[in-house]
Amino acid sequence: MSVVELCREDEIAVVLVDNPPVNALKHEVRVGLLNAFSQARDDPEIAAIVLTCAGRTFIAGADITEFDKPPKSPHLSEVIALIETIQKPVVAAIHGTALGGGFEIALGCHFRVAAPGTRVGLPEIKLGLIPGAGGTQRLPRLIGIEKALPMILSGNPVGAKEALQYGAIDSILDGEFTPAAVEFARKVLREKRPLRRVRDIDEKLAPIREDPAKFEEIAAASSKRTRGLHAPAAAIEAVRWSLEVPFEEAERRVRSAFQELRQGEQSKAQRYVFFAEREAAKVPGVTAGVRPREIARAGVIGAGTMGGGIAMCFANAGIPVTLIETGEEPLGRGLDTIAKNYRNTVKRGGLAADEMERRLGRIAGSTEFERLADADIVVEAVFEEMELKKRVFGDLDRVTKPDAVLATNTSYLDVDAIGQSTKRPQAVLGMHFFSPANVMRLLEVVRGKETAPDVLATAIAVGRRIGKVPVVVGVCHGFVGNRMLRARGIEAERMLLEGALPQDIDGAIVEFGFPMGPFAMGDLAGLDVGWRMRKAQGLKSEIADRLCEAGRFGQKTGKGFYLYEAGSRTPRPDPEVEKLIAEASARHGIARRSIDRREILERLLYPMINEGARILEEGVAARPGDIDIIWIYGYGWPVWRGGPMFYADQVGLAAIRDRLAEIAARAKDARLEPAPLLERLASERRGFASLTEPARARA
Ligand code: T1G
Ligand code: NAD
Repeated sequence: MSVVELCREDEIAVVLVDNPPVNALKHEVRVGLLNAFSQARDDPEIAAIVLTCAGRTFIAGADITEFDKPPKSPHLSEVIALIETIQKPVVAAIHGTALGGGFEIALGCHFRVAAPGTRVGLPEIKLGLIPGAGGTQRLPRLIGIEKALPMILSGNPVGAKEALQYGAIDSILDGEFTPAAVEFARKVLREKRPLRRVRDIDEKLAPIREDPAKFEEIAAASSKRTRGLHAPAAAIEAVRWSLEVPFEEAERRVRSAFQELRQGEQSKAQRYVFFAEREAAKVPGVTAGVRPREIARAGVIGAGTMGGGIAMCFANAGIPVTLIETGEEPLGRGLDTIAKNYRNTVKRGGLAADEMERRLGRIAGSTEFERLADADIVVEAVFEEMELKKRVFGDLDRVTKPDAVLATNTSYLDVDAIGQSTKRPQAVLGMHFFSPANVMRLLEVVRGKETAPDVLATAIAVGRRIGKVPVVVGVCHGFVGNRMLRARGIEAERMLLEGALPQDIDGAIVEFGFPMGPFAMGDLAGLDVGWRMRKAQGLKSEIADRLCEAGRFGQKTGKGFYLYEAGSRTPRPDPEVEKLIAEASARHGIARRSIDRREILERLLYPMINEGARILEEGVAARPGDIDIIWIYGYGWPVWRGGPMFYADQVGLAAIRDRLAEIAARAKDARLEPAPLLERLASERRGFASLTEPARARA
């Protein structure tokens, strides 16, 4: 069957795209569109044309898998140019999502109608690209730069109602959609509505053209958190051309800017992340055929740093949740923190006050476990102490219903041992959130030896429902993220003793693209959390332990590795810390030396990658891509570097193996010896990607 069909509703032609799963604009679709629209244009019996799609969504953009290959004509802009020359009304009938090239085609049509619940947007920036087929020129003309530039720079879609308000669509149609769209086309004919090409609209650009400072203001306001990324600046430039040069000239410039980005390292990494995120959602033997359990009510144990944020996740997703604490005082403190967080979001305009009330209304507090009798899922977030967690799970086993899912938010502890403290270890698993839990998108779903497939499928489904990116991992100390973080932390502390200072190490990793370095991050999370954990497990971290013994827990005490002025989160180097570190070096008889940024980076990243290789060997992570998604969504790894395993392939595994061998010899630390998998792939001149190549090629 052809991916583009031309059918007739009397005088109305319906161009139907049918390329599951998301009607991506692969070459064959572009050829089909060109033929169908030419035919409809040249058929005198056809008075108007409706463009629509089969399946769950309108066109979700260009086919991203084609970006690794040389572009083939007809290009999307040729298809759109043809549509714009047609002297008959062309109506884009949008349902599901119109994204990227899909929205650009719609902007090339004379009219846009949408089904309720539709979303439209230009997400190219999330792939390290800019809209390449007119989105940067037509959208500002249609809705103005104030609305268009933030949409292009965030890449986030807007809903049908908002799109209608902006003027991006002409109408929202109820009822059976395609017939309603055909009827809309007939109405256009009956009312002899003028055929307006979006490219010819100028009235929304004129005011900004006269006030270039206004443009800069909008651009500045909409390009936060773009440090290190190339595409945002290119997008701002492209939209600026809509003010400065004729349409054709702007299109020509956009095409070359687009090709440059498409061939760039950043977009390659971000396209890899797009597919890795989707692969991570597929768990062998689970997600394909196993039905998740129904989740109507949730419970959270412990209303501390994590418990409060986790309860907000459920409430935000519309799921009523009961929060359990040991006493009224800690419960009150937890509920106050939740209310304060919501009020701050309302103040920032990120949430409507009435919606805040609805969410607060879904959170109930109690000190009685029995209140969890009707919970379908419970997440435990009490202190990181094994005996306490076993006691809590024993209580949960007693009070919750037989088909409840019991999850622990432990950072390091053995999920199987926690499961064994119940009579139903098959219902137990880890759901490891990241702080702040209501913000960080990553969710490590820790699969225990006895965790049942539908319990796992339920945790993954709940993870998506509360807006998280769930990645399934196996049981080991620190699972995937924290285990690799520890490998980085050990080497970071070693470099402190050898001559570096916290600001040197943090500076190197921030320059690489992380939002903050290990020492500033430690101060933010609280150095006492790690200290308590290390003491409980008999582990040592010389410098951090001494800081904690001196009561320096980080931001919460105004000093940790850095100093913090009252009310400020800006880390300032502290001579006292430098003195403490120099004394530690002396105690170890280490002559301090200057360590350059390259060495710092290699010694922070390569041990992590090495630990990642061990994690793959042990099957704790199913794919290198899973590790990359964990680091991007949980630990601030810059998305435009694709994640530690992808980055390793760019550097070359042989180089990393050889450098690790040097670092290991110098540190006399066998843990730094290249992992067998790294050794093997390097000697076979392969990368980590070769471990999953077939899956992606299929896409
Ligand atoms: N190209 C190729 N494959 C795609 C694809 C695309 N654009 N979009 C989705 N897929 C695959 C995906 O890998 C998965 O495959 C399956 O479809 C279902 O996707 C010229 C340059 C539309 C909101 O960035 O945001 O246009 O894993 O699991 O959760 O200016 O897919 O089953 O094998 O995500 O329901 C711009 C990308 C392209 C939109 C649906 N467009 N897609 O979400 O399903 S650049 C995008 C999405 C562009 C122009 C430029 C989402 C979705 P598999 P899924 P979903
Ligand atoms: P926290 O100290 O802030 O909060 C723990 C809460 O549990 C306290 O309010 C305490 O009163 C309550 N509690 C203790 N025993 C209880 C019981 N029997 N019943 C009900 N409530 C009880 O700790 P946190 O930072 O929120 O950590 C909680 C868990 O989450 C730990 O396992 C930790 O390892 C894990 N975790 C923490 C972070 C983080 O960054 N803080 C990140 C991921 C996971």
